[in-house]
Amino acid sequence: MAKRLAFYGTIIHSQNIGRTDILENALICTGEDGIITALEPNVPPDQLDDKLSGLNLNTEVYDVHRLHRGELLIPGFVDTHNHAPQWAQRGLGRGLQIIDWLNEITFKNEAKFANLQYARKVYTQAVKGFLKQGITTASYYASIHGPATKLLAEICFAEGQRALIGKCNMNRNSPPFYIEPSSQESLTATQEVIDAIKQIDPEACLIKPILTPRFAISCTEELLQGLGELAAENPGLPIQTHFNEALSEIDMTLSLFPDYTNEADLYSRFGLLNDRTILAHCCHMTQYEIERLKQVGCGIAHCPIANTTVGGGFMAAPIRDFLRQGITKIGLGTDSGGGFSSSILDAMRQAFIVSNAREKMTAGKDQSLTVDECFYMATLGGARVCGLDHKVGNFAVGKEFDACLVRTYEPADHDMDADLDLSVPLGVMTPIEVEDSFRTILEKFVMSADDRNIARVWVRGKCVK
Ligand code: XAN
Repeated sequence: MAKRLAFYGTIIHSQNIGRTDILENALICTGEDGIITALEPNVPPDQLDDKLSGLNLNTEVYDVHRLHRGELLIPGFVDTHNHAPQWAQRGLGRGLQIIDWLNEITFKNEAKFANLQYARKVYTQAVKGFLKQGITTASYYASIHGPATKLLAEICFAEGQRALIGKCNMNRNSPPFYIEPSSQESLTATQEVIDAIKQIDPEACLIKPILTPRFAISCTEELLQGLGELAAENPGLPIQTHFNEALSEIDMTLSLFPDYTNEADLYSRFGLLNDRTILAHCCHMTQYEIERLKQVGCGIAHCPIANTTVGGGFMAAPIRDFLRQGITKIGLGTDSGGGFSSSILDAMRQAFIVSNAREKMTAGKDQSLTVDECFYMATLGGARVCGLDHKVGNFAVGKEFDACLVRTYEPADHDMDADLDLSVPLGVMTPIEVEDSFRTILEKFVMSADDRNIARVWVRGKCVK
C-alpha cells in the first residue's frame, strides 16, 4: 500500500492532441491503492485548509505537497518503443544502415543476455535509469532469451515501473550465436514468458506480456503464423513490431515475402495487425497503409531520434499527415539504443526537429508539431498506444497516479513565490522569469530540462524516485 498523497499547485496534462489543460491552484489526492480520488482546480489558497479538512485530509495519513511557482505536476512519461538490452549500446554504430547496425552492433550485444548475471546488472541499471527520467511506463523489447526476459519483468515489478515486456522472436536471418533454433521453440519460450509474467503480477497491476516478433525479416512464416494464433487465443495480449522503418528493410521484407506488396497486409494476414498492435517507426507509408492503420486502430510509436541517427536515412514518420487523416493513437519512443538518448524530453525535441524538416520538405503543407502535440504524444498518446489510457496518461478521478514532480529551482528556505530572484536554478534549464506564464514554464521545461528537473516520480501512487 502506498501512502495517500495530496498535492496543491499547478497541474498540467493533456486532454487530447490539441488540448493541454493547465490547472492552477489545483488539489489532487490519491488513495492508498494509488488511485486518484479527487481533482479540483481553482481552489483559492485561503480555502485550502478548509478544503483539506473537508476531505478529511490530515497529514498523518496524507503526504501533503504544496507546490511553489517553480514546480509543476505532470503525468509520467510513456516510452512506447524501448529495447531494454540495448541500454549498454546506446549511441554505438552511427552511420551504419539498419541491417548492418543490427549485425555489427546489436545482435552481438543482445546475445550477452544469455548470461543472467549480466542481464540482471544491465536491466537493473536500465529500469532505474528510465524511472529517473520520469518514464513511468515502457513498452520493452527484451532479447530472445526467456530467462532474461522473465528477469526484466521481475525487475520492473520490483522497481515499480509499469511495463509491457516481450521476448523477441527471431528464428531466421540472425547470426548463429543469436537465433532461436525453430519456430516451435520460439513459441514455447514465448508462452513460458507470458505465463511467468502473469505469475509475477496476476492482476496486471504494473506489468503485462506483449508479443514481440522483432520484424518480419527475423521470423519465418510458420513463426508469424504461430504468434498470430497466440494473439487470437489471448484477446488482451498486445503485439509490437518494427514497421516500415527504412527502405532497405522494406525491400528485404518484401523479397522474403513475395506474395505481399506492403507490410500492413503481411502482418494483417498473420493476425498480428489489430487495435492492440504497436508499430514502431512507420516512416515510409503508402496511402493504402495509412488507411489500413486507421481502420484497424493500431498504435504508432514515433521514434524520431533513432530515425535520424541510425538506419541510414533522414526519414521519420509523417506525423502531421497522420494527424490530418485523423490518426491520433501516436506516442513517442526513445528506441534506445538505436536512439542514443533514453530521455523522452529528448524524443520530444527531436520530434520538433524532424517535423520542422518535414515542413520544409513539403513546402509548408506538413506544419511542424507544437508543444501541446509533443506533450500529448509523450503522455496520453503513449498511454493510448500501450492500451493503458483507461489507467494512466493524464489525471482524472479513478485513474492511477503516475506522475512527475517538475522542479525548476533548488529547494530554498525563503518564500520562492515571492523571491524568485533569490532562488537558484536547478540544473541547466532555461531559468523561470517572474512574468512567465505556466505555459511558458512548460515550454521551457520541454525544450531545455533534463532528469535533474524531474525531482520525484510516482507510479500507481508509489514514489519510485
Ligand atoms: N529493426 C530494428 N530497428 C531498430 O531501430 N532497432 C532494433 O533493434 C531493430 N530490430 C529490427
